[in-house]
Amino acid sequence: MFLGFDSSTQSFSAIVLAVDQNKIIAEASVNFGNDFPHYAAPSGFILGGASGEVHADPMMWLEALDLVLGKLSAQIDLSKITMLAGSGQQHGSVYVNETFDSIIANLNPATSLKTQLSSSLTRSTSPIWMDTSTGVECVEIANAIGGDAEVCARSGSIAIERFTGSQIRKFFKQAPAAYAATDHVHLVSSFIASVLAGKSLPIDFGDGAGMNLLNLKNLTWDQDLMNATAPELSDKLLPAASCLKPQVTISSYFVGKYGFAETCQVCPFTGDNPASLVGMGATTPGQVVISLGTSDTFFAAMTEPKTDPQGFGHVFGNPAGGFMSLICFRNGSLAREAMRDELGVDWSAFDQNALSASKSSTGKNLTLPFYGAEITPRHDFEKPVTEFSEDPTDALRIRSLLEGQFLNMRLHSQWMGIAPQRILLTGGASKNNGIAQIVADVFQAPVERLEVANSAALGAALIAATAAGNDLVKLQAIFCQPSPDSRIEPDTHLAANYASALDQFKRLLESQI
Ligand code: ADP
Ligand code: XUL
Repeated sequence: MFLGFDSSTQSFSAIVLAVDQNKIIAEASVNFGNDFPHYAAPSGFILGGASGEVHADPMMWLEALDLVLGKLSAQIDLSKITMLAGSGQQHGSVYVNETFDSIIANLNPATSLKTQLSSSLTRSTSPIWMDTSTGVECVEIANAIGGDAEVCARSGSIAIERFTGSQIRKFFKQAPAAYAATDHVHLVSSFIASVLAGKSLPIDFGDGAGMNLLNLKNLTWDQDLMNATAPELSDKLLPAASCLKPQVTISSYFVGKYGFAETCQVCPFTGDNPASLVGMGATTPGQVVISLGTSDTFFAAMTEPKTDPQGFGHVFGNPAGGFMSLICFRNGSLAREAMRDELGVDWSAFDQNALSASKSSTGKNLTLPFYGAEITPRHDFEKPVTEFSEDPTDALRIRSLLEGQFLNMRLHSQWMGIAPQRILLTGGASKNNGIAQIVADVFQAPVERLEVANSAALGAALIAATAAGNDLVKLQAIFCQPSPDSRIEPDTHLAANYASALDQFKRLLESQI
């Protein structure tokens, strides 16, 4: 059996595969907002951060790890798991002191992870991918290296606010003593993997590429980028590794507390998007995935690291080898939720409204779909900007918001040069047929969803199975099948409307930024 974890923005989940039976035999999850009200983080992050800061509490992720394993061990015998892997929300960083490695090597199963590890941080909270507070540090890093083009040529992305490099630099500048006391800088992914392993594990290539620190030519930390970021950073980062290379057997804490076998091996964890690429069966080029989670992302596997000339897109490592291109939109589910709440409807009414809006005015009612700072394009929007040609009913407002989200995605994915023949949809909002229909209409391509909704946790479990010697392509043929009734065809009569809507959307966007 193989176990995959996903520590995402709003939840922590796990999937167990029994490969000999071709099925998922256990699943468990924790929703931070609903299950852990004591962190006062209804969407998984701490509210009220100043000047674009968005942080989360790493102890919340550890408490979730304990709870999810408690739930899983009530369902199945965890001693049958031979290998585990995982994924985490990308870019977020955890700063640990010199006690961390000895604490995780000697954890006591009689008490919780949270109790034992709360003293091991040099920074009590973790900046996450929603943080937009490091504009100054991005400029400093780019200037030190010779400009954004050079940062992008080395790391696959220009210096980006949510990426780990600029966040590390800000911490070093604001709290130099705490930075100096930091033994390891971990990503969310490598932090959780390390606790499971009982020793600090490396960052994987897929997630490491989201730091502005990994040189994509040789997959090692780039000394010039590290120098531009913060002093002695190379001492605080373990050499990057492949998530397919198991590192060590699981820590005795998990053997004693949840019944894992002492021989169960732990792989380095990867990022949620690279894991999703695996879980969607999209690790070979030619397929496009749209993930509608807290963030909306658009990604595809690629053989060569092609970069975005406009600086919005990224190159990450593909866990199966090669690379993936990705664009991330900050105003994803939280913007859809904001409109849902503004109109006082539930998801089912939201869905119906999106489908019932008149299509005759498609492209004539425009919405820039941003309820707060956006990263693609980079701009501090305060609320959606609209340009309506008729009275905005609730149905038109919902449809126009969704059209705006996917027109923005279509516009900013043009650099990839992919005309999708089929779009694979995943993430919490993908089950909504109204949203899926508008994705199909805007991109003029059929949309499919897979049987398993949690593609990141599934991808992690598939990574574990592959690391144990199974064939990934064969596994994907079994576990990554489209759900039979999930296919949604585009309304091809709308092709011309959306072609002109794209021009109109671009004009409105350019008038605002
Ligand atoms: P993450 O992995 O980033 O934590 P998920 O992929 O689990 O996020 O998606 C969570 C989001 O899915 C929630 O913020 C919620 O707004 C959205 N969601 C859940 N159900 C629906 C639905 N039926 N229609 C639209 N959005 C939904
Ligand atoms: C990708 C990104 C988000 C996070 C959270 O660059 O910032 O998709 O990985 O899901």
